[in-house]
Amino acid sequence: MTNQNLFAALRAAFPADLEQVAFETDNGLLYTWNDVERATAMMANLLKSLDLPDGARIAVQVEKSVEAAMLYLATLRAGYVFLPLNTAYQSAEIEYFIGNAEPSVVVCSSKNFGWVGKIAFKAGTQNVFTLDDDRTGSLLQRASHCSHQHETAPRRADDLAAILYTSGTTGRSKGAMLSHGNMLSNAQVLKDYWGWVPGDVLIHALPIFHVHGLFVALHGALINGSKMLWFSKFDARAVVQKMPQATVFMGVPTLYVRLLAEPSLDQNAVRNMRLFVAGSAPLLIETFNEWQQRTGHTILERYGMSETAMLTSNPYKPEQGGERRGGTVGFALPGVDLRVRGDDGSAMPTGEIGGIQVKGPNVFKGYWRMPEKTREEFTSDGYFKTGDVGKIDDSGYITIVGRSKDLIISGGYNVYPAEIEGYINDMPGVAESALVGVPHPDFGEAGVAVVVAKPGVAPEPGQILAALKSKLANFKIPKQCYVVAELPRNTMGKVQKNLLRDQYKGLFSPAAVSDAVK
Ligand code: MLC
Ligand code: AMP
Repeated sequence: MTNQNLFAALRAAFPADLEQVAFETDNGLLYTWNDVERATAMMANLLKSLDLPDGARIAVQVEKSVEAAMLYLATLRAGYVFLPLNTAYQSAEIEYFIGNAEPSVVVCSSKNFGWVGKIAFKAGTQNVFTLDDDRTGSLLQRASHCSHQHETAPRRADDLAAILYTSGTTGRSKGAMLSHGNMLSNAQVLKDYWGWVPGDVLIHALPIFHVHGLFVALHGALINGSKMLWFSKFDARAVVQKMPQATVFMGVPTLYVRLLAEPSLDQNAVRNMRLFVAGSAPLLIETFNEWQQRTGHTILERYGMSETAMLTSNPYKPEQGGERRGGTVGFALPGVDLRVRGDDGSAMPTGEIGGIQVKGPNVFKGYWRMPEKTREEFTSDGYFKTGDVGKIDDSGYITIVGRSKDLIISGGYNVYPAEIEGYINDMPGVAESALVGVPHPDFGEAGVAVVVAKPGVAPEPGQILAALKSKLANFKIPKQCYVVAELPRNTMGKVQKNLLRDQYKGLFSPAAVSDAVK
């Protein structure tokens, strides 16, 4: 039987001439395909030399670099399980992930070694390495002594390849378990659907600890043997400058908003571009239209999630069923079975709103060590309940109209109100709180905390925010905080977040912001 390790398929797509450039970084470094082949072999050999148990997790919280991408590929290659962690996570967050996943190896930035190492050793991890974005750290030092030849570990399609932490309606984060087969099937479908061709060059400007940057973008380029223009951090002006050398760009809506604010973005800058893909959060129709007017290109919006990788896409070409339609996420991808159901599980007629449920080779294996949660999120006939609410029109276009899960998506990052409210409610002087998402011109949605004080105390909004900053990843910090007398409730006593969202919806509108500056 052929090796179904995802790395084997990606490796098979490398160009015949391994001396071609695979990665060109924003600080001018070039890495050939041969560099990728050898460095991933050396790192895979290092992991193998550690005598790790089968299915060992390799947890990684490092700044974006080509070496960090290679570490991901090396983990696949050696047959272990990759666990990427957002660089913004602080100690309580990291403690939870490491405690829950029990990784055999933890890789962190050298500046964080003190606290991350301590958490890891305390949790029983035996191997802690450092990796920095300037090609230094103990991981590379140790790998440099290893052979640059490695035979890709045999894996079946169903074997675990990565765990991505995500959260649902309530409770702590859950690790979504993705297999080699989940990711390979999705990468192959997208390669065909988006018409990748020889010579395509991808601008990679997303973080590599979530599905969009790590899987959709990286796998997309690798499985086409395509060069990447690699940005360690998104910078609108630098991206526009590089655009004439590229053909494909992928971004969350905030990246498109920031690119549109860049005066040098014009039709000349995009003259060689073939495809602009957006996703991870709703793309405003204004952004879609403005992009079309300014560049002459129509953004292709697609929809996916950590548990499923990509689910739907607008058509790349009209033969796939029509034009790219703003405000929709297009059609279910080939092989993805998508349906809309009512609260009672009944099928919704065309055009009616309901919960989006999916099935397919891309759908994850379940939540790490949470069989109960896994069962709850699947229907009895095997469909995964996405928590997104939408409808399908009579031409098959899918529109997402909201979420049944209490989730704020800010600049493409997920913020779970229950987590933030838990921290606020534990603060002295706080009786209760609610976090709601409101429209934000840059991040799409931003969190606003509404707090009720205990009788006789007056907590300061500034202090509440400062206390949160010391504990949580920066993107989770509410952009505003208000202390109020009470929260609106319905007759059942449930907080009416829709009323709060309505009350604060204009907070970040350009008019409100300019009033505040006056
Ligand atoms: C940064 N900040 C954010 C934020 N990013 N606040 C809310 N939401 C965010 N996303 C904070 C910073 O901490 C800082 O606060 C202030 O905002 C300004 O920071 P900045 O310098 O402007 O931010 P920057 O570093 O440029 O980051 C913005 C960004 C980044 C848009 C480039 O957020 C980003 O890369 N987003 C992409 C996320 C992504 O890849 N999502 C894919 C998920 S996969 P302060 O107070 O410290 O000054 C998925 C599935 C699918 O969803 O379908 O793809
Ligand atoms: P994550 O858990 O980070 O994988 O986020 C997945 C969620 O992002 C989905 O469940 C959707 O709510 C949202 N999402 C992804 N793509 C889109 C899109 N194109 N439009 C609207 N929401 C999206």
